[in-house]
Amino acid sequence: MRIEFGALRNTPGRSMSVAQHSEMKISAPVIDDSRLEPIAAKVLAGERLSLEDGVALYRSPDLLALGWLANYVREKRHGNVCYFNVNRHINPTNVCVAHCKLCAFGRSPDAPGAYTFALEEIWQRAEQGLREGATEFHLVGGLHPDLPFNYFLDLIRGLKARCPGVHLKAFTMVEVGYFARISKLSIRDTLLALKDAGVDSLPGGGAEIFNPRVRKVICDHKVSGQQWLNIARTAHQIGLHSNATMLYGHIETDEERVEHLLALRALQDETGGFVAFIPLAFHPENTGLAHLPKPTGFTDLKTIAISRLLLDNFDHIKAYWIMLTPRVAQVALRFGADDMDGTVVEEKIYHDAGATTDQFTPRTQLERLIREAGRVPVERDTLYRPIDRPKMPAPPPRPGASLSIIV
Ligand code: V47
Repeated sequence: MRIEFGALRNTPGRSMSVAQHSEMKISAPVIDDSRLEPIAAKVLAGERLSLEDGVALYRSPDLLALGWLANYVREKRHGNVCYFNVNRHINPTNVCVAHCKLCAFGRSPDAPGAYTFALEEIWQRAEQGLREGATEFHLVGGLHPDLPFNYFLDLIRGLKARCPGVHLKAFTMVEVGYFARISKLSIRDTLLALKDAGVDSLPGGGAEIFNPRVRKVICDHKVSGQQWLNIARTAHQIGLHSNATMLYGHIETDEERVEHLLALRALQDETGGFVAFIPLAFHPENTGLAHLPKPTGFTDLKTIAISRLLLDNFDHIKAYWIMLTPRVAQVALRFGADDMDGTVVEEKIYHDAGATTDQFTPRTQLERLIREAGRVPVERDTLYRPIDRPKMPAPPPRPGASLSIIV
C-alpha cells in the first residue's frame, strides 16, 4: 500500500485519490496536520491505534481530516445506514445518596423537587410508551437510601408482565454496585437476580472518566472506574449485553479520555459484550461544577470521531441528540456515528443540567435528520436488529382510552 499524504498538504478544497488499500482506491481529503499522516496510514491499513495516537488526534486541530478518517471506518462497517430506535426513558427516582458534583439530577430525600414514583405510576408510563410504539425502556435513577432491592425487582417484573415484548435496558453499573451493597449479594448474584426478573441489557451510564484523580472530584462516592469495568465484565459473563459511555468536557485531560477509551476497548476484547458507545458531553448548569464552560461543538465532533477510530471493536457509536443537540448529532453522522439513539420522550438528567433540547423527537424528525445527512434511516431494537413495524403485534389499547400514536 502506498500513501502519499504529504503531497496533498495545503491543497485546499481538493479530494484526491491517495491510497491503494487492498483492492480499493481510497480518496482522502487534504491532511493539513502532518502529525496525522502516520495515524491515517494505520487507519487505512486497519491497524489498531495506540494511546499516543489517540492523544495526537485530540491535540490536532485538523477536524476535517479526523472526520474523514472516522467516516471511512464508519462506512466500512455500516455503509450508509444510520440507526435509531423508538424508546422511552423512565427515571423511577431522583433521590440519590451519591451527591456527585457532575450531576444536577440527584436530590436528598427531603430536598425540593425530590420524587420517587410508585410502581403503579411507572407501569402506567410504560404502558403509555408501549401504546406509542416503544421497543425499549431505558430505566436509570438515583441511589435511594430507603428503597430495597426488591422494589427494583418488582418494578422490572411488573414491566415484563405488562409489556413483554419491550426490551428493558435498565440500571447502570453504578446502580448494580449499589444494589449489591444494600442487598448484601455479590455483583454476580445481583445481576442474576435482575436478569431473572426481566432485565434484558444494561445502559452505559455512570462510567464518567475512569481515572481516580478525576472521579475524586466529579463523583467521589460512586463505584471506582475499576469496579465499573468489573461489573460490566460480570454482566457480559452472565449473558447481559451493555453499553458504555464517557463523560467529557469537565476537568479531564486528553490522556485521561484516551485511557478511558482504551480500557473499554480492552474489556471489549475480553468479553465482546458492549453493544454501543455513547460519548456524553458534560452539561455544567445546576451542578457542583457550574463554573466550568460547556464543551464546544469542535470537541463534540472530535470525540465522536476519536471514539470511532480508537474503539475498533465496538460496532456502534451513538450521537445522542439530547446532549449534542439534533443539529450537532446530525453532523456527527458524517464524523463516525452510526446511531442517533431514540425518541426518548421524557429526559431529566440533562434537562436538570440545563439542556435546551426537546425531550422528545418524533421518529419522522429523526428520519428527516438522518436522510438529510445522506444516510438511510433504519429503525432498530436495542441489540440493533432492524424492526419490521408492519410485522409487529399491535399494542393493546387501554380500555376506554383512545389510541395515541406519537411516532
Ligand atoms: O450516567 C449525569 C451522565 C449519564 C450529567 O446506554 C451527565 O444507551 C452530562 O448514560 N452532564 C446518563 N452528563 C445518560 C446515559 C445514556 C444516555 C443515552 C443512552 C445511553 C445508553 C446512556 O449522563 C449519567 C452520567 O454519566 N450525566 N449528569 C451532566 N450534568
